[in-house]
Amino acid sequence: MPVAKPESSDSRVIAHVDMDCFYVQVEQRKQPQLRGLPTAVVQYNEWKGGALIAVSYEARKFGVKRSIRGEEAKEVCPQVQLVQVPVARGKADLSGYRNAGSEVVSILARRGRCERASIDEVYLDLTDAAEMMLAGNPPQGMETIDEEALKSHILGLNNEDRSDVKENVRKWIHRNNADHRDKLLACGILIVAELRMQVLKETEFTCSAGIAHNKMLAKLASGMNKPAQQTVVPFSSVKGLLDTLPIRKMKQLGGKLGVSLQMDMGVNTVGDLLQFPEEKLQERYGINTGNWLWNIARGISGEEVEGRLLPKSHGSGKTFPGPRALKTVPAVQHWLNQLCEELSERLRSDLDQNKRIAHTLTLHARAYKSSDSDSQKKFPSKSCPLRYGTAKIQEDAFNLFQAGLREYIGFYGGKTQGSHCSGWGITSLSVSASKIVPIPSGTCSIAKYFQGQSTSHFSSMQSSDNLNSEATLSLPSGSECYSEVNLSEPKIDFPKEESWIKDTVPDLDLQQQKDLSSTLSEKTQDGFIQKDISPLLLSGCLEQNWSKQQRDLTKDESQFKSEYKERKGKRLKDKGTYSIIELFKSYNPNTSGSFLSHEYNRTVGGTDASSSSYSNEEEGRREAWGYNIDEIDPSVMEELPPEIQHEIKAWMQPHKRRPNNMVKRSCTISHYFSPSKKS
Ligand code: DCP
Repeated sequence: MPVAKPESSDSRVIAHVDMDCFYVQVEQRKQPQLRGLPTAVVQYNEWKGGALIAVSYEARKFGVKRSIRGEEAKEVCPQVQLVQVPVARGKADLSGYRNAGSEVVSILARRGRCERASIDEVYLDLTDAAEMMLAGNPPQGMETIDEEALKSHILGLNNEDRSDVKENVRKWIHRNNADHRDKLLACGILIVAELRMQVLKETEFTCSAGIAHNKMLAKLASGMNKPAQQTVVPFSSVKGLLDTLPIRKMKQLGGKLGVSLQMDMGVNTVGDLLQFPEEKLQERYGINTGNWLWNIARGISGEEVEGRLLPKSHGSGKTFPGPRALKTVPAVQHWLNQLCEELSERLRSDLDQNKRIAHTLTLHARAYKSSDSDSQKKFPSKSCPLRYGTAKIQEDAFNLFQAGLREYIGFYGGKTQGSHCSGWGITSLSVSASKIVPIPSGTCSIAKYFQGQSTSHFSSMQSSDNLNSEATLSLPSGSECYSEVNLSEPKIDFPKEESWIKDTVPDLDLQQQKDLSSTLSEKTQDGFIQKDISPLLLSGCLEQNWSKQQRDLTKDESQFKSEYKERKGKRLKDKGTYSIIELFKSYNPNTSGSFLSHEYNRTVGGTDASSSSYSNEEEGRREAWGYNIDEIDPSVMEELPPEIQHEIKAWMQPHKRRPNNMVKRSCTISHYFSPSKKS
């Protein structure tokens, strides 16, 4: 049997920090009178008292657990305090929990590389801090060890004499003859204990932690002793830990792979995997998975702690189970609008606070067809480049939905079955924004950023409604990928009646909320698994449609596409040499923008002024568009290079305004920058 060979990664000090009954703690901080009482947070849907999503440790002692409903919780523990999750837009509002998680992250990040792994979990690489402590003030020489550190659970430490557990821990930390790895872990114990105390002091939240030589082991350990405790896995205890560990407890083995290992290979514990040579595992599960399984059996994991304090993606989703399934396009659009509004708000605050911008908008849905043999078919996820602004996100998400729906219900080329329920239902909807990158810092960052994007352009024309509530920049519709999907999609008509709004009973699936919140990584606890949403994977869905969509292009659309390419080429040629004025002059807003917006406006008469216009009718409509100059967000102004700020300030001179602060009808920005106008 191969023996685990120590690797360089074996001397890293990694911690996994997990908040205790997190939502409960957040609610208890808001209502301190609940502290110490059996408490649970419930979904806002009040059916049978609402489903429990977080349960305090006091309540757990009475048998209250997540997934039962409030009424049942009251039966097993009559004194349990049920707190409803905050609600906004007919769905759970997790922003309070997200922000509370950020408070914790900012404290933990003080001592090492920090990766925010979910709304309430963090990985820390404390190797450097531990090495420094070892070199400067090693624990072996410390006279007193902090009480919190002495309460640590060290796996493999002989604690038969329960009366003196702390003394055993103290001796372990003080050992002079320990190997380098254990000495580093001893430093880790002190650092993590100190950080946890700091978190408690500054946020009033308790957390638990696992300390080991890699992420996998640290995560396993953090859940072993909760709440408010820490567990350490010395190298010498790895085998003992894994030998008896049920495979389903392992990250990534909670699902099909775990089932297959149990059913097909007779593997029940991680230790059972040791009997298989790597080749055998690779033969059965493929090279990578086989290699991974071989490694985890030996406690080997080279996964790095990513330095990431901010989420990798933002998302907003909602489920519509059973009779609540959405069965009409307007019903879907209503909820999409709510989800997009929330997403847009989060994108905007990410932009404001972190100067980050997302590139990809993705729509996911789960659906069923009532009369279809092919009932296994999944609703395809769709992605497109993300344009900022609530109205744009809503518009794009809706178009993505339409594209997905047509693919799902299996027809192309404009044969719709009308707008009414045609045998499909949507049981879950979500929108997410991914590929989030920082805007380059320094002067004229926004302008530079957009000029640097080969497919980007300013789309400055927003409806006045949008201007005050949204970032005044817009990511482009520039990629062909984006355009193609929407070009070939036939429209689905809207029904006239509005009864659909009544049909939808608000409900909530907080698991999905949680999936979408914060960074999305895999998490298995109580059967709850979070999966990474890979932007590449998602946008791949769209690209797969590319060739099919291309075949469906009508003649007009092809023409549209080539015009678009021409414009894009011109923009690229002009890149970098133009101020905003020049950029806009060379970029006729009436002939630019997205195919999607163009299509959409043509169909529903959208008011979003950033959309494209290829017809006189559209141009006529644009004349009616007004622009409230006061509604330009000054913070965006500050991001612009001084010469451009100067130009924009010049437009804002009082003599250019009408008394009501509206730019004169004939001087809307689109007109102002029209190619025919002299600057
Ligand atoms: N959560 C949720 N729906 C789920 C699981 C969790 O909304 N199905 C939310 C509520 C939890 C938070 O996420 O408070 C963190 O989830 P954890 O799995 O880490 O569980 P807790 O922090 O509640 O408890 P524990 O102390 O066991 O980690």
